[in-house]
Amino acid sequence: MNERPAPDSLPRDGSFEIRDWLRLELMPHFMCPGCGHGIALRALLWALDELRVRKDDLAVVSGIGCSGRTAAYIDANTFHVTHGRPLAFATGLKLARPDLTVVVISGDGDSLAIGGNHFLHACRRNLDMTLVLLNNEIYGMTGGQVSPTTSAARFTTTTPFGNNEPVFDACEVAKAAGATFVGREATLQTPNLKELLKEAIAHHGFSMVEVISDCTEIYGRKNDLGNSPEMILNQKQAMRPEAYRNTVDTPFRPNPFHTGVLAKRDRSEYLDTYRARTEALREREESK
Ligand SMILES: Cc1ncc(C[n+]2csc(CCOP(=O)(O)OP(=O)(O)O)c2C)c(N)n1
Ligand code: SF4
Ligand SMILES: [Mg+2]
Repeated sequence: MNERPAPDSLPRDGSFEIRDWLRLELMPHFMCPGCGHGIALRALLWALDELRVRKDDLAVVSGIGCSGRTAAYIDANTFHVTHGRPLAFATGLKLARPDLTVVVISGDGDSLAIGGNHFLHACRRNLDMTLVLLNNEIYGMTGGQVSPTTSAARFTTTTPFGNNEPVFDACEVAKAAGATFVGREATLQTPNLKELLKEAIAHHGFSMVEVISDCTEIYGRKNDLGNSPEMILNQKQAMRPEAYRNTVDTPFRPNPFHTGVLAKRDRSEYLDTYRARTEALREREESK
Protein backbone atom coordinates (compact mmCIF):
# COMPACT_ATOMS: atom_id res chain seq x y z
CA MET A 1 0.00 0.00 0.00
CA ASN A 2 1.29 3.47 -0.77
CA GLU A 3 2.81 5.76 1.83
CA ARG A 4 -0.08 8.15 1.96
CA PRO A 5 -2.48 7.97 4.89
CA ALA A 6 -5.51 5.75 4.48
CA PRO A 7 -8.50 7.72 3.15
CA ASP A 8 -10.54 6.89 6.24
CA SER A 9 -7.95 8.67 8.43
CA LEU A 10 -7.89 11.87 6.36
CA PRO A 11 -9.75 14.96 7.48
CA ARG A 12 -13.05 15.28 5.60
CA ASP A 13 -13.06 18.59 3.83
CA GLY A 14 -15.20 17.45 0.94
CA SER A 15 -12.22 17.00 -1.36
CA PHE A 16 -11.26 13.75 -3.00
CA GLU A 17 -7.62 13.09 -3.76
CA ILE A 18 -7.31 10.21 -6.22
CA ARG A 19 -3.60 9.76 -5.45
CA ASP A 20 -4.58 8.45 -2.02
CA TRP A 21 -6.14 5.47 -3.75
CA LEU A 22 -3.59 4.71 -6.45
CA ARG A 23 -0.46 2.57 -6.59
CA LEU A 24 1.64 5.47 -7.75
CA GLU A 25 4.66 3.22 -8.22
CA LEU A 26 2.86 1.66 -11.22
CA MET A 27 2.53 4.98 -13.04
CA PRO A 28 2.49 5.77 -15.89
CA HIS A 29 -0.57 3.64 -16.47
CA PHE A 30 -1.17 1.66 -19.67
CA MET A 31 -4.40 3.35 -20.80
CA CYS A 32 -4.56 5.22 -24.09
CA PRO A 33 -5.21 8.97 -23.82
CA GLY A 34 -8.92 9.61 -23.37
CA CYS A 35 -9.88 6.00 -22.60
CA GLY A 36 -13.24 5.99 -20.81
CA HIS A 37 -12.06 3.30 -18.40
CA GLY A 38 -9.84 5.86 -16.64
CA ILE A 39 -12.84 8.10 -16.00
CA ALA A 40 -14.77 5.12 -14.65
CA LEU A 41 -11.88 4.20 -12.36
CA ARG A 42 -11.83 7.73 -10.98
CA ALA A 43 -15.59 7.62 -10.32
CA LEU A 44 -15.27 4.29 -8.52
CA LEU A 45 -12.44 5.50 -6.27
CA TRP A 46 -14.35 8.70 -5.58
CA ALA A 47 -17.39 6.64 -4.54
CA LEU A 48 -15.32 4.42 -2.25
CA ASP A 49 -13.68 7.47 -0.74
CA GLU A 50 -17.03 9.12 0.01
CA LEU A 51 -18.38 5.87 1.44
CA ARG A 52 -15.24 5.86 3.62
CA VAL A 53 -14.46 2.24 2.79
CA ARG A 54 -11.16 1.26 4.41
CA LYS A 55 -8.57 -0.08 1.99
CA ASP A 56 -8.00 -3.16 4.16
CA ASP A 57 -11.72 -3.93 4.01
CA LEU A 58 -11.90 -3.65 0.24
CA ALA A 59 -11.30 -6.42 -2.30
CA VAL A 60 -11.39 -5.56 -5.99
CA VAL A 61 -11.53 -8.50 -8.39
CA SER A 62 -11.09 -8.05 -12.12
CA GLY A 63 -10.93 -10.16 -15.24
CA ILE A 64 -8.71 -9.76 -18.30
CA GLY A 65 -9.07 -6.78 -20.59
CA CYS A 66 -8.23 -3.08 -20.48
CA SER A 67 -11.18 -2.87 -18.07
CA GLY A 68 -9.75 -5.58 -15.84
CA ARG A 69 -6.29 -4.08 -15.89
CA THR A 70 -7.55 -0.88 -14.23
CA ALA A 71 -7.93 -2.72 -10.91
CA ALA A 72 -4.17 -3.17 -10.67
CA TYR A 73 -3.80 0.55 -9.96
CA ILE A 74 -6.06 0.50 -6.91
CA ASP A 75 -4.11 0.59 -3.66
CA ALA A 76 -6.18 -2.05 -1.85
CA ASN A 77 -6.56 -5.85 -2.02
CA THR A 78 -6.79 -6.55 -5.75
CA PHE A 79 -7.08 -9.80 -7.70
CA HIS A 80 -6.56 -9.90 -11.45
CA VAL A 81 -8.01 -13.29 -12.41
CA THR A 82 -8.80 -15.39 -15.49
CA HIS A 83 -10.72 -13.87 -18.41
CA GLY A 84 -14.46 -14.17 -17.78
CA ARG A 85 -14.11 -15.49 -14.25
CA PRO A 86 -13.95 -12.50 -11.87
CA LEU A 87 -17.53 -13.02 -10.66
CA ALA A 88 -16.83 -16.69 -9.89
CA PHE A 89 -13.65 -15.76 -8.02
CA ALA A 90 -15.41 -12.94 -6.16
CA THR A 91 -18.19 -15.32 -5.14
CA GLY A 92 -15.71 -17.63 -3.41
CA LEU A 93 -13.95 -14.67 -1.84
CA LYS A 94 -17.15 -13.17 -0.45
CA LEU A 95 -18.30 -16.54 0.94
CA ALA A 96 -14.96 -16.93 2.71
CA ARG A 97 -14.73 -13.30 3.86
CA PRO A 98 -18.24 -11.85 4.16
CA ASP A 99 -16.78 -8.90 6.08
CA LEU A 100 -15.10 -7.50 2.94
CA THR A 101 -16.60 -5.00 0.52
CA VAL A 102 -16.22 -6.85 -2.78
CA VAL A 103 -16.18 -4.97 -6.07
CA VAL A 104 -15.71 -6.62 -9.47
CA ILE A 105 -14.44 -4.64 -12.46
CA SER A 106 -15.13 -6.33 -15.76
CA GLY A 107 -15.53 -5.59 -19.46
CA ASP A 108 -18.35 -6.30 -21.89
CA GLY A 109 -16.34 -9.18 -23.36
CA ASP A 110 -15.29 -10.43 -19.95
CA SER A 111 -18.74 -10.52 -18.32
CA LEU A 112 -21.14 -10.86 -21.25
CA ALA A 113 -19.27 -13.13 -23.70
CA ILE A 114 -16.84 -15.61 -22.11
CA GLY A 115 -18.20 -14.88 -18.62
CA GLY A 116 -21.88 -14.69 -19.57
CA ASN A 117 -22.84 -17.75 -17.57
CA HIS A 118 -21.22 -16.43 -14.38
CA PHE A 119 -22.97 -13.12 -14.97
CA LEU A 120 -26.43 -14.76 -15.07
CA HIS A 121 -25.86 -16.78 -11.95
CA ALA A 122 -24.34 -13.94 -9.96
CA CYS A 123 -27.52 -11.93 -10.69
CA ARG A 124 -29.68 -14.88 -9.64
CA ARG A 125 -27.69 -15.71 -6.50
CA ASN A 126 -27.85 -12.24 -4.94
CA LEU A 127 -24.61 -12.37 -2.97
CA ASP A 128 -23.64 -8.95 -1.62
CA MET A 129 -21.12 -7.58 -4.12
CA THR A 130 -20.95 -4.97 -6.87
CA LEU A 131 -20.17 -5.51 -10.52
CA VAL A 132 -18.85 -2.47 -12.38
CA LEU A 133 -19.30 -3.41 -16.02
CA LEU A 134 -17.20 -1.22 -18.30
CA ASN A 135 -19.00 -1.33 -21.63
CA ASN A 136 -16.94 0.10 -24.49
CA GLU A 137 -18.70 -2.09 -27.10
CA ILE A 138 -15.52 -3.91 -28.06
CA TYR A 139 -12.69 -6.21 -27.01
CA GLY A 140 -10.25 -3.35 -26.53
CA MET A 141 -7.25 -5.17 -25.16
CA THR A 142 -6.97 -7.80 -27.89
CA GLY A 143 -7.12 -5.44 -30.84
CA GLY A 144 -10.78 -4.65 -31.35
CA GLN A 145 -12.93 -7.74 -31.96
CA VAL A 146 -16.74 -7.52 -31.94
CA SER A 147 -18.41 -7.95 -28.55
CA PRO A 148 -21.99 -8.74 -27.45
CA THR A 149 -22.58 -5.00 -26.96
CA THR A 150 -21.15 -3.69 -30.25
CA SER A 151 -23.75 -1.40 -31.83
CA ALA A 152 -25.33 -2.37 -35.13
CA ALA A 153 -23.25 -1.78 -38.25
CA ARG A 154 -20.13 -0.78 -36.32
CA PHE A 155 -16.75 -1.76 -37.71
CA THR A 156 -14.45 -3.96 -35.68
CA THR A 157 -11.54 -6.20 -36.67
CA THR A 158 -13.96 -9.15 -36.91
CA THR A 159 -16.83 -7.23 -38.55
CA PRO A 160 -15.08 -5.51 -41.45
CA PHE A 161 -18.45 -5.04 -43.21
CA GLY A 162 -20.26 -3.80 -40.10
CA ASN A 163 -21.76 -5.70 -37.18
CA ASN A 164 -24.82 -7.79 -38.06
CA GLU A 165 -25.71 -8.97 -34.58
CA PRO A 166 -28.26 -7.27 -32.32
CA VAL A 167 -26.96 -5.72 -29.11
CA PHE A 168 -27.09 -7.55 -25.82
CA ASP A 169 -28.63 -5.23 -23.20
CA ALA A 170 -26.72 -6.06 -20.00
CA CYS A 171 -29.16 -4.22 -17.74
CA GLU A 172 -32.23 -5.98 -19.14
CA VAL A 173 -30.49 -9.34 -18.83
CA ALA A 174 -29.41 -8.56 -15.25
CA LYS A 175 -32.97 -7.60 -14.32
CA ALA A 176 -34.41 -10.73 -15.92
CA ALA A 177 -31.83 -12.88 -14.13
CA GLY A 178 -32.86 -11.44 -10.77
CA ALA A 179 -30.25 -8.81 -9.89
CA THR A 180 -31.56 -6.71 -7.02
CA PHE A 181 -29.82 -3.48 -8.06
CA VAL A 182 -29.26 -2.51 -11.66
CA GLY A 183 -28.06 0.87 -12.89
CA ARG A 184 -26.37 2.52 -15.82
CA GLU A 185 -24.44 5.72 -16.27
CA ALA A 186 -22.13 7.24 -18.84
CA THR A 187 -18.63 8.54 -18.19
CA LEU A 188 -19.91 11.89 -19.50
CA GLN A 189 -21.75 12.31 -16.18
CA THR A 190 -18.94 11.43 -13.78
CA PRO A 191 -20.52 12.89 -10.61
CA ASN A 192 -23.76 11.00 -11.38
CA LEU A 193 -21.74 7.86 -11.98
CA LYS A 194 -20.03 8.31 -8.61
CA GLU A 195 -23.40 8.68 -6.88
CA LEU A 196 -24.79 5.61 -8.65
CA LEU A 197 -21.74 3.56 -7.67
CA LYS A 198 -22.14 4.67 -4.06
CA GLU A 199 -25.74 3.50 -4.06
CA ALA A 200 -24.78 0.20 -5.69
CA ILE A 201 -21.96 -0.52 -3.23
CA ALA A 202 -24.19 0.37 -0.27
CA HIS A 203 -26.94 -1.94 -1.59
CA HIS A 204 -27.20 -5.22 0.35
CA GLY A 205 -27.26 -7.86 -2.40
CA PHE A 206 -25.89 -8.21 -5.91
CA SER A 207 -25.61 -4.87 -7.67
CA MET A 208 -24.58 -4.15 -11.23
CA VAL A 209 -23.66 -0.79 -12.71
CA GLU A 210 -23.09 -0.66 -16.44
CA VAL A 211 -20.74 2.17 -17.31
CA ILE A 212 -21.00 3.49 -20.86
CA SER A 213 -17.29 3.80 -21.60
CA ASP A 214 -15.31 4.54 -24.75
CA CYS A 215 -12.41 2.80 -26.46
CA THR A 216 -11.07 5.86 -28.16
CA GLU A 217 -8.04 4.29 -29.73
CA ILE A 218 -9.55 1.30 -31.53
CA TYR A 219 -13.36 1.58 -31.66
CA GLY A 220 -13.22 5.33 -32.09
CA ARG A 221 -10.72 5.19 -34.92
CA LYS A 222 -12.34 2.27 -36.71
CA ASN A 223 -15.71 4.01 -36.72
CA ASP A 224 -14.56 7.57 -37.31
CA LEU A 225 -16.06 8.73 -34.04
CA GLY A 226 -13.68 11.62 -33.55
CA ASN A 227 -11.36 12.36 -30.67
CA SER A 228 -11.97 11.49 -27.05
CA PRO A 229 -14.02 14.58 -26.05
CA GLU A 230 -16.13 14.10 -29.17
CA MET A 231 -16.77 10.48 -28.28
CA ILE A 232 -17.77 11.44 -24.77
CA LEU A 233 -20.11 14.14 -26.05
CA ASN A 234 -21.62 11.57 -28.42
CA GLN A 235 -22.82 9.69 -25.35
CA LYS A 236 -25.24 12.55 -24.85
CA GLN A 237 -26.97 11.89 -28.15
CA ALA A 238 -27.66 8.31 -27.18
CA MET A 239 -28.97 9.01 -23.67
CA ARG A 240 -32.69 8.61 -23.20
CA PRO A 241 -34.37 10.03 -20.12
CA GLU A 242 -37.20 7.52 -20.28
CA ALA A 243 -37.09 3.76 -20.23
CA TYR A 244 -36.75 2.47 -23.75
CA ARG A 245 -38.16 -0.65 -25.28
CA ASN A 246 -38.10 -2.14 -28.75
CA THR A 247 -35.76 0.47 -30.09
CA VAL A 248 -34.91 0.00 -33.73
CA ASP A 249 -31.22 -0.34 -34.53
CA THR A 250 -30.21 2.48 -36.80
CA PRO A 251 -26.95 2.01 -38.68
CA PHE A 252 -24.16 4.34 -37.65
CA ARG A 253 -26.05 5.72 -34.68
CA PRO A 254 -25.04 4.79 -31.15
CA ASN A 255 -27.31 2.42 -29.37
CA PRO A 256 -29.81 4.40 -27.27
CA PHE A 257 -29.66 3.91 -23.53
CA HIS A 258 -31.17 5.35 -20.42
CA THR A 259 -29.39 6.03 -17.17
CA GLY A 260 -29.80 5.97 -13.40
CA VAL A 261 -31.21 3.26 -11.16
CA LEU A 262 -33.08 0.88 -13.46
CA ALA A 263 -34.09 -1.73 -10.87
CA LYS A 264 -33.98 -1.94 -7.11
CA ARG A 265 -35.63 -4.90 -5.46
CA ASP A 266 -35.97 -6.24 -1.98
CA ARG A 267 -34.94 -9.90 -1.92
CA SER A 268 -33.07 -11.87 0.72
CA GLU A 269 -29.31 -11.72 0.28
CA TYR A 270 -27.58 -15.08 -0.28
CA LEU A 271 -25.55 -15.19 2.94
CA ASP A 272 -28.47 -13.94 5.05
CA THR A 273 -30.58 -16.82 3.75
CA TYR A 274 -27.71 -19.23 4.28
CA ARG A 275 -27.22 -18.12 7.89
CA ALA A 276 -30.96 -18.27 8.63
CA ARG A 277 -31.22 -21.77 7.17
CA THR A 278 -28.19 -23.15 9.01
CA GLU A 279 -29.39 -21.55 12.27
CA ALA A 280 -32.87 -23.08 11.84
CA LEU A 281 -31.35 -26.49 11.16
CA ARG A 282 -29.07 -26.20 14.20
CA GLU A 283 -32.03 -25.33 16.44
CA ARG A 284 -34.00 -28.26 15.05
CA GLU A 285 -31.10 -30.62 15.75
CA GLU A 286 -30.69 -29.30 19.29
CA SER A 287 -34.38 -29.70 20.06
CA LYS A 288 -34.37 -33.39 19.11
C1 LIG B 1 -9.49 -17.72 -21.69
C2 LIG B 1 -9.07 -16.50 -22.48
N1 LIG B 1 -9.62 -16.30 -23.68
C3 LIG B 1 -9.28 -15.20 -24.40
C4 LIG B 1 -8.37 -14.30 -23.89
C5 LIG B 1 -7.97 -13.11 -24.70
N2 LIG B 1 -8.61 -11.90 -24.25
C6 LIG B 1 -8.02 -11.08 -23.34
S1 LIG B 1 -8.90 -9.70 -23.01
C7 LIG B 1 -10.11 -10.18 -24.11
C8 LIG B 1 -11.32 -9.34 -24.39
C9 LIG B 1 -11.45 -8.15 -23.52
O1 LIG B 1 -12.60 -7.43 -23.86
P1 LIG B 1 -13.43 -6.71 -22.74
O2 LIG B 1 -13.77 -7.63 -21.65
O3 LIG B 1 -14.58 -6.03 -23.39
O4 LIG B 1 -12.39 -5.66 -22.12
P2 LIG B 1 -11.81 -4.30 -22.73
O5 LIG B 1 -10.41 -4.61 -23.13
O6 LIG B 1 -12.66 -3.89 -23.87
O7 LIG B 1 -11.91 -3.35 -21.59
C10 LIG B 1 -9.81 -11.41 -24.70
C11 LIG B 1 -10.66 -12.09 -25.71
C12 LIG B 1 -7.81 -14.57 -22.62
N3 LIG B 1 -6.95 -13.72 -22.04
N4 LIG B 1 -8.18 -15.66 -21.94
S1 SF4 C 1 -7.31 -0.05 -26.37
FE1 SF4 C 1 -9.25 1.03 -26.04
S2 SF4 C 1 -10.07 0.21 -24.10
FE2 SF4 C 1 -7.87 -0.30 -24.20
S3 SF4 C 1 -6.82 1.36 -23.12
FE3 SF4 C 1 -6.84 1.89 -25.31
S4 SF4 C 1 -8.68 3.16 -25.56
FE4 SF4 C 1 -8.88 2.07 -23.61
MG1 LIG D 1 -14.79 -4.02 -23.89
